[in-house]
Order: sequence, then C-alpha cells, then structure tokens
Amino acid sequence: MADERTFIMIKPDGVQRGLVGSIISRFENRGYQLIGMKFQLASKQILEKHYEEHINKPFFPSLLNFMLTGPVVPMVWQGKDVVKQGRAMLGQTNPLTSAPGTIRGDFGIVMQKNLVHGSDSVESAKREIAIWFQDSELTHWKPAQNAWIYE
Ligand code: RTP
Ligand code: MG
Repeated sequence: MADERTFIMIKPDGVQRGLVGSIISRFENRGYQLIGMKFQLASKQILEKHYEEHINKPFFPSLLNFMLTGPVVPMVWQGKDVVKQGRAMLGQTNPLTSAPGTIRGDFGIVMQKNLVHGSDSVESAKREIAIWFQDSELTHWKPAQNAWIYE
C-alpha cells in the first residue's frame, strides 16, 4: 500500500528551534512522499478537534496553550506503512524514553515539547487529514524516485 497517508505536524517548539528542515529531511530521506504542507498559527477550534480524545485529560489545557504559542507545520506524507513507520521515526511520547535515532530521542527532553505529532492509526490519519486539509490542498504527483524505492 504505497498510497497510505499519515498526518505529521511539527509543533511550535520544532518551528522555534529551527528544526523544520531536519524533520522534513528525515521523512524525505526515508523515501516518503510529501503531498500536503502548511505553515500557520493553529486556532483553538482546530486544536480542540484535533485533540478531541484528550479534551478531558489533566494535561489538555496546558497542551492547548503550548500549541497556540507559535506556528505549526501540518503535513501529509504518503508511502508504504507510513502511519506505523512515521510513529517509529517520531519515537515515544516522552522524549526521555525515546531511542536515539528517533526525532524525539535526538531533539527532545520533556513530554510536552516533543516536537512533532504523528497519527496513531490509519483511521486517525484520515480523521486528522480531513481536519487540517481540504482535498484540493493535497497534491497528487508521482515522484520519479519511487521506482528506486519500491519493488
Ligand atoms: P502525538 O499525538 O502528539 O503524536 O503524541 P502521542 O500520540 O505520542 O501522545 P498522546 O498521548 O496522543 O498525547 C498528545 C500530546 O500531548 C502531550 N502530552 N502531555 N503531560 C502529559 O502527561 C502529557 N501527555 C501527553 C504531548 O505533547 C503529546 O505528544
Ligand atoms: Mg497521539
């Protein structure tokens, strides 16, 4: 399923620390395909939809405040097993228990400032992509390099 999609979002700490390029490079270098990207200040409304499952958790107000502190980079990436592999590339939720070599394990220290969000299932990816992107904002293109990545 080379057309599986996931929603990856660089959080305000990733932007403020100048890690946008490094994070994007990791997905490009792995062979995944970027099909949608924005740079924006998120609204409270969109974040409440995005983090719907966490709304009643004790950390939610602080998470919401943090996500409103600066611009984010919402993206859609495509490729085989990209949901599962994207999560593996991110590391654990807590950067301190994330293996070196993962984004959080290489760049983060504390739970909330863990740099990047990644969908946790194909269903979540579909839901999150629909929250952040209209269909017309996703670009369908065939990367020439795919012939050298897939069998
Ligand atoms: P994400 O959704 O951002 O990809 O991260 P995740 O699945 O690994 O973690 P999740 O449980 O969905 O939590 C969403 C984000 O909330 C913050 N968090 N803080 N203080 C806490 O106990 C706590 N727990 C979660 C993190 O920023 C986490 O990424
Ligand atoms: Mg999550």
